[in-house]
Amino acid sequence: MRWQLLVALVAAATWTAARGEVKDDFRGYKVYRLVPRTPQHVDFLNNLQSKLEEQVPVDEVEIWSDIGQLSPEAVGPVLIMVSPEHQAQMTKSFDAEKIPYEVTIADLNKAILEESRRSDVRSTSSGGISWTEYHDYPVILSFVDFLVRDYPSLVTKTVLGQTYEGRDIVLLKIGKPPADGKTKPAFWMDANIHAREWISSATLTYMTNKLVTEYATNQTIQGLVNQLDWYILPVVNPDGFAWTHNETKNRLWRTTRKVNPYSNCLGADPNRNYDHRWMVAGADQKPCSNTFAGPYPYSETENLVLTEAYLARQSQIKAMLSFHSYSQYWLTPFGDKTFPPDIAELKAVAHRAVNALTSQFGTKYKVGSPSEILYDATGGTHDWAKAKGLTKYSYTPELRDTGKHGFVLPPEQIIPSGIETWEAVKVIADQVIAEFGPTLD
Ligand code: 0X9
Ligand code: ZN
Repeated sequence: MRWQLLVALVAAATWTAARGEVKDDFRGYKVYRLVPRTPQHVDFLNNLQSKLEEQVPVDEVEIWSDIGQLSPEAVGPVLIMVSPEHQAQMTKSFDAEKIPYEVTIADLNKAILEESRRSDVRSTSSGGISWTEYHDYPVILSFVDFLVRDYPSLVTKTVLGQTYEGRDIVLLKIGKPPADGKTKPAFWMDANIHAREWISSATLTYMTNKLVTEYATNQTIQGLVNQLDWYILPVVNPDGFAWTHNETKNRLWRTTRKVNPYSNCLGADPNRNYDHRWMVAGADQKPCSNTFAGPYPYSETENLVLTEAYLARQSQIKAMLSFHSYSQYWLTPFGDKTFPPDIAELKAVAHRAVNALTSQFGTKYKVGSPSEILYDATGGTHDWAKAKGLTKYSYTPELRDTGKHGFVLPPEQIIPSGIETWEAVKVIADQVIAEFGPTLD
């Protein structure tokens, strides 16, 4: 009976909107928050997910995070975005399955409009950017240029290459050369490999601004910049990011924007496109899937230029954070149920980092590998950085929140996210300095 409802749901689905089409508004869309309580609930959601992936475009119904084969307690709440046409059938199938659920976003379009306003919180502004609102890519680029121009002895910029649509992919270096000319350990941070996860680059630019503009006045920061080189790639996927920012495009876009031969669906999931265990788990070969791993590893320029830049600095980089949202997880390697030999050390440092984070505002984070607390997924940045980049402290932080707003986080939360995440970053930076500093030669 229950499965019949599911079949009815997918049978009713139409192929009116392939992934990649303009999605200029989400009027009438709702986001449901489900709390699976039994293994049957988890099975139901997994089945629903595979049916949806096969038959319903992701901009009509999308489970905002994969489910995986975890126990119900470990899965936690699951958000499902549903277009008006599918709501009756979806809620009917939730009821039939007796999964507790609530509407967490009653009007997604309104939430998106709300998100794009400026918050009332006061913030400094730097090079045209502030942390009271989200900014489009050109503003982030002008912020980068401002830092380079106003702090030339501290900041340098490298254009790593151009995206499919011709945008610059930009890497910043923040650091003072040591007096003896030796090589310092380095800390790599990147964000927005997934286009819709705006809080990731907003948090990263907040911390970048702090590192640069407080150097002269803040002793802790002076120590961190003198003893480490910081490599910062604020937006890994600028084409996707730009697509989420333009009013007439799609706020919930995740992937890159490259044309795929023989498909109407654009782009690939760049967090499945690296060549460490490519296509082994939690990845798809269908271009219309939001976890499409690409036709082959490094099919996406964004992945290629990132790894080239990373490998050129490989012996220096001792910590890397690839920021995502949402869930409040501090993910350790790897995404296929395996662990690096030094996992105990990585977890111990991650726990210290999230404890420092929590001490600011009480925001709680879970620590674990994707397979332990999320779902299996291979081909992602932090797995690649650990296995191929040989970076000891390699993590994917999934930033705020835990599912009240999901990807559409109100701008009031940018500064608190920046403040608390910085506390975690400092713990890891101190660890790197204690373990590898002051110089590597
Ligand atoms: O699915 C992902 O790519 C990440 N979650 S998200 O909701 N931001 O899309 C988790 C990636 C896990 N990372 C690795 N296995 N490296
Ligand atoms: Zn992500």
